[in-house]
Amino acid sequence: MKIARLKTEIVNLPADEPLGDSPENPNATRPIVILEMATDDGIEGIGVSFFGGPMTGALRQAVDELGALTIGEDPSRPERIAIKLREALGTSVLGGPFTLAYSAVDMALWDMRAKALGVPLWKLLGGARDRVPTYASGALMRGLSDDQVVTSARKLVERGFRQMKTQLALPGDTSPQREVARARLVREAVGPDITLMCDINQRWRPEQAIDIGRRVEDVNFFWLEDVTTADDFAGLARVTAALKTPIAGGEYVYGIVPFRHMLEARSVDIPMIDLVRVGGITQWLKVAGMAEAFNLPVVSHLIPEVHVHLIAAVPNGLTVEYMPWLRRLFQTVPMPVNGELVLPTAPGLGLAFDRDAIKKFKA
Ligand code: SMN
Ligand code: MG
Repeated sequence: MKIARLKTEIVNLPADEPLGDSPENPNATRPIVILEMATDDGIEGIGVSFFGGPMTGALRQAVDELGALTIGEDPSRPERIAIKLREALGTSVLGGPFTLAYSAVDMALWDMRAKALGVPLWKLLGGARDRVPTYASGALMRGLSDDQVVTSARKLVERGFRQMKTQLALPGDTSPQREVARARLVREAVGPDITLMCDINQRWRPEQAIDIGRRVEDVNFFWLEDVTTADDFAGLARVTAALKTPIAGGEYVYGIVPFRHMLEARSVDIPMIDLVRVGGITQWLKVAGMAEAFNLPVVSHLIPEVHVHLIAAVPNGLTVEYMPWLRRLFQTVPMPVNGELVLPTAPGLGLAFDRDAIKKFKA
């Protein structure tokens, strides 16, 4: 089994928000690089990457060029291919572009590997559980008005979600009092039994995070996320030590090494792993293992269609972020039912691109 060919495309997916019907920017689109690979014996694998923004063309080129280096290789050997790519790039292995592109390739390798073995990916990787909790994300954003966020929050509860995430660090004229009021408003809208998370997206100073974090303790957030600059490992550790509420973080860092620093410094209680920034499935699993050794759970960031496999595979997977940015790309995806995702039984990732959607949204 050898990799014989690959193809990439860019699709501009609508930035819709189907969970609470509350898009922050209704006319925006999200550029996604999609990758299809195939072996000489006809096994196909798919991968995706994004965060290229205005450099999405360059990201696609990077996926093409890295992908070309895998031609003739055995997709059952993702670590061998990782070494080959790193060696080929030498000192130009820059965190961002290399890692984002490599992740798409690595995803496709695991898809092919699992398909060749005839097993769904989550089973190949350990298969700890066959269903996992999931939380609604992207519907309760800081840019919404108070009325909008309440309406959207109630919809999520009505639609069966048991866990959901909102945001603080409000835009414009805010204050600790305003932040607390918004937090209480969302809690009241969903009721006391919903698991509610809150994302700060690096917008507070450590002191602010400690101050506001203490003021919202009675809102009972399940976690506060990215409370300050993502690579301020010491600042994060101060906040984590000061607050009762668990602190989540990790989506913004590239590769596996920053997680070692975060874990050693006790920067977070809940490492959050982004499949694209960490370097694909091969590297994602290493971070989950490091976290397990530190007695910590892990959570996923975006791409629930792939992350459902990873969170289910490892013993310390806590919950899957359900943010359906990519839903339209695929023919069928695991759908949340009563706050859970059931693992697919088809071999590999269990995903196939929807050719009609790709044609419609192709850049
Ligand atoms: C987030 C970050 C980047 C893109 C989408 C969403 C956010 C999250 O931080 O955690 O969902
Ligand atoms: Mg986040």
